[in-house]
Amino acid sequence: MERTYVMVKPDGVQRNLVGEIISRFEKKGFKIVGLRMLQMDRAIAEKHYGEHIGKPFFEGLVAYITSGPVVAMVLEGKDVVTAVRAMNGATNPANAGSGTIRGDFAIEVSRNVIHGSDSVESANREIAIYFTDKELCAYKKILEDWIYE
Ligand code: D4T
Repeated sequence: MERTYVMVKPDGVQRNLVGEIISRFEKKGFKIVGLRMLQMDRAIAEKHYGEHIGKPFFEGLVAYITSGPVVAMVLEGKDVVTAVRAMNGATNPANAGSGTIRGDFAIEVSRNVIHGSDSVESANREIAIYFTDKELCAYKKILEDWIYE
């Protein structure tokens, strides 16, 4: 089964959206296999957002993402990378459809509440930043036969 890295950003934590966001993924049928809260520092931010170092928005992004705790999770399910991106909505909430997390709960790209990996390769890279193998749980849920044929 595919896995993805999802993170409720500091604004999502401050705005009491953690439960709402996790609930959406649970209700969809995805399985939480890793979950933790942490305070990101600059080093972790540079690892996570390495591709954006040097871009005009990078310093603001680091200040934002390190401004308070985040909730990091690994979700597992069929085509979960693409599905989570769809559930999150467009990076800029102004372009995010109603019914998506960003469409429903965010207004500006620099306060867009949630992160989801953009490919399986990114997911594997990002999961390794935040979780050791031991911290991820492989387990069966009794409802799986009602979610997958
Ligand atoms: P994340 O990685 O946070 O889920 O965002 P996306 O995968 O949807 O988008 P991204 O990597 O292009 O952007 C990373 C992060 O930078 C912020 N950002 C982005 C910003 O503040 N200003 C900008 O112009 C862009 C492009 C938002 C998300």
